[in-house]
Amino acid sequence: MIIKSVATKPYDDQKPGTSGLRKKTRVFMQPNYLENFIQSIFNAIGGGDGKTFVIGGDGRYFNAEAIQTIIRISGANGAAKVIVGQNGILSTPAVSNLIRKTGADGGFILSASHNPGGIEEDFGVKFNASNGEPAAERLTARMFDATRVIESYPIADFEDVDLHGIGKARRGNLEIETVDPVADYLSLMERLFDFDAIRKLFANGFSMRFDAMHAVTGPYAQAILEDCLGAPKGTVVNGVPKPDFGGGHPDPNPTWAKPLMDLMMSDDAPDLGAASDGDGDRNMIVGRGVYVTPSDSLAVLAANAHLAPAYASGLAGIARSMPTSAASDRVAKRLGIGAYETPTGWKFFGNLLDADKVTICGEESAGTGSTHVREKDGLWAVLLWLNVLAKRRISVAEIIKEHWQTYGRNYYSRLDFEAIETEEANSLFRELRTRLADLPGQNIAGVTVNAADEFSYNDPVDGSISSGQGIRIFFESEGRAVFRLSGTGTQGATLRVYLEQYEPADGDHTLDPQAALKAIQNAAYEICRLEAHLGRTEPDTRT
Ligand code: G16
Repeated sequence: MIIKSVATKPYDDQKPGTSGLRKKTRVFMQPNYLENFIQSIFNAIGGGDGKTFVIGGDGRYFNAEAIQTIIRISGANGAAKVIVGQNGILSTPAVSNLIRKTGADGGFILSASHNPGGIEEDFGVKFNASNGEPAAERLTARMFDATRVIESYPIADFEDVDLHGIGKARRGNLEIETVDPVADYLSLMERLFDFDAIRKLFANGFSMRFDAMHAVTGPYAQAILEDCLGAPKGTVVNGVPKPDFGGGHPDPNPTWAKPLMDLMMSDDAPDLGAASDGDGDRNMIVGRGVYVTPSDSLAVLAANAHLAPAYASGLAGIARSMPTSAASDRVAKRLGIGAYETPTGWKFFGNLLDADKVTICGEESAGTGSTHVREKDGLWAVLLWLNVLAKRRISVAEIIKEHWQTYGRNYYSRLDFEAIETEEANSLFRELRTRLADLPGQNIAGVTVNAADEFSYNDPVDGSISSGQGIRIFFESEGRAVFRLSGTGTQGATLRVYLEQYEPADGDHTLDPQAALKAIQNAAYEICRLEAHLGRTEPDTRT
């Protein structure tokens, strides 16, 4: 193998965010940009000598070229083997599973998740560690440090590897194995869930629509739902992954999955609607006439997980990210198990899962998962819902209603103010921080503040501290507002305002969420002086 050393200069913007490095595709296509970042990962993990890596992506624009580059740099760093998804395709949870199953030293995931794809849109690279989990903060810090001093990278000089078939190839000391992206993931799902019960459910006429949004889950959903579980052909729509996701945002929420929402709210609605995102780790669940918020979905799945074989002996604990509603905490309390609150970012669940402190975790950002991999997993969540529905034989709407009548309802909504000036966002937060100490006891827009703080997480497993993780305002009415800046955007800053209002088990669960949250929203806007800072009060997205 001929290895060239290429001289390069650092880029100053390669700091990984909530989930890897995400930038405009054209930024990644600049000379040496991708190469610098990949080599910096190798430098941060102590090199690649003799190691094995899994490589795959969600099929977005630049996926194929980036994979060839990563294979060449892996070879040049002395890697013994790379395991690549056929045609470069692997969902994020499938990568996590393959790393764990094959004992690989890590994996590269090429995706900007739910962000749109194309030459004018977004691209991203994420590195997962040998337990299958997204690189922890101390590792991403080492990567960033390495990007700031890089002077050269080695790259092997060989032809593109053909990734269309399944099999093995060799370039010098590097073995390249191309694998079926679905097979190992499917056999994992078969071990977790009662596939026979779900088959019977479909055989008895249960109807479903799964919108793969032209993203990576199409082949997975077709193989599992239609070919294996017997859902009728056509259950999976938009099932062919496209480099630009058909021009849409592969973001499974009521805004971007509107056609699915419209169907589910119509007279023709099937029993279950579901969607997944660009790289297959997020999910949306909709029943006939009822949208299930991700926070409620986590709580309902936790309360019913014992109906699936993998969780029949009970849960060790439940974890949620801080902005996620407290609905799952109430389930944990009733089950007598631990409830953990972590910062936003799946990487924070890893230690809790590895230490067997939690079995199920989830986030308001449409992610749910369990100990089976170290990523959130969109199809896993859909299959657990199917398993629960197959056992309970009642509708999604009935399950939700019963859940609220047992635990109460956490009305919830997230408002996103996108592409705002970074300085505007920073000044809003600076001012907000100075007000925190004075807020308790104040009545603002008709609601009284109980407590206010900036969330800091003390990891109970390794003792690490992550501070500055969002501002929380608690109200006496059992309401909460959270302010946070997104760590996944690629343009300017995105302010997220999370609103929550608890309604007890015997209260009114039938309100429109926006109406139920109006008082908290008014107080939140006033507390952060939203209009003064941003010049507007209407969010770009409300989910
Ligand atoms: C990533 C992380 C999630 C996180 C989400 C939201 O999701 O993996 O853990 O909740 O970002 O991030 P933010 O609010 O900072 O934009 P994904 O699906 O984009 O990889």
